[in-house]
Amino acid sequence: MGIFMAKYEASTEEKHIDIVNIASLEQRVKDHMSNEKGAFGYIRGGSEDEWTMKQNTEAFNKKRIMPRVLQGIDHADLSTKLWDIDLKTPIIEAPSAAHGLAHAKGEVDTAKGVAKAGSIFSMSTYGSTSIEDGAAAAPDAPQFFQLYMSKDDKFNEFLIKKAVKAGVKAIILTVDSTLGGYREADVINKFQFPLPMPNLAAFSDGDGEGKGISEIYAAAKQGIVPSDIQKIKDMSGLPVFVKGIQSPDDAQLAIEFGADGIWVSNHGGRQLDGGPASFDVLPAIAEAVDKRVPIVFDSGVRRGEHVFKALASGADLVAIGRPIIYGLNLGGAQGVTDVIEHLNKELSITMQLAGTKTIHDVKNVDLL
Ligand code: PYR
Repeated sequence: MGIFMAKYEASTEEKHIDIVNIASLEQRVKDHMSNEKGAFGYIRGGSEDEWTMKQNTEAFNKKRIMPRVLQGIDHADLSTKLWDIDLKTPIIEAPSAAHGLAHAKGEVDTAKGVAKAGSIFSMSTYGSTSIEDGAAAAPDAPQFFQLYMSKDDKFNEFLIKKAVKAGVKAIILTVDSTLGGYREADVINKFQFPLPMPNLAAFSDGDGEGKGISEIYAAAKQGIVPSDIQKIKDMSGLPVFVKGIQSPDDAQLAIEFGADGIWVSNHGGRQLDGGPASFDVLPAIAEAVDKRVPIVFDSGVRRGEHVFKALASGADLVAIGRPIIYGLNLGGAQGVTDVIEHLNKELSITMQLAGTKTIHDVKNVDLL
């Protein structure tokens, strides 16, 4: 870091946020982060023309939910389970880097906010908080650890050991980011992380500060192969989700090589522009998976109705990335809870109007 670089000052808000809809949070965060343009662009942006990013949300309009009446539904029950983990909602947090950009408390607040909503927080390898501090922020809540695999297995072992010690319930092996998508906002803003990444710093001198995301990805492993899934299972003794699956063939391959869960995602449209909307590929992946392992779905979810449609199309849980960061920026831990609870409210309304009482019922709906 050059000595002339101004100190990064993130939001310190800790308050309830009023939410009319999730999409409107983006402009509020843009205004709130006006002095940290590069950081906002990094969080909001997708790759190249952002075509895939836009399609991610638009694709939900290709399917319709038939309203069902006379079903005797007086309220919806959002509770669900992943393995033996009880959840108050099927909406979980998608792992994302550097929450310190959005809030001074970073992942500590995110973990607390997600825990209050009765959901799952996932710490990223590139978090602004150490794995152990993230876990200590919400010691009774379920957490996962998202691994960006290193070329150096000693580093992989080091991180996984810390995650296991911290009590995480699963490892998310992200396989769609062996290099960064071409993100024009970062190019224009010459964006470099203004804050260190403690999980990198714990192992070596390089802590990510002063580097762009492409440099950070370049230091990770490019040649990820199917046998890496078993390697991470062996290192951790934990279930491994493979994240970044868009093709039914890759879902099949990942399961053959030991995946305990498939995470359908195109990284929020931040990687391959020109790829399909994540929602468009979900039904074929669900068919290939055939309930052998759970499916988490993300990319483009901005409405409770989208959560409903993803569940009805084969997802067991639905993850949100940017909306969580926006809630964090505007309201700290409470803002994160508010985002999940707003989507819960929309999902409850959708469920009742569709004549479904439980998440199990939603999963059995045939969309039109
Ligand atoms: C991203 O910038 O998309 C990461 O996942 C780090």
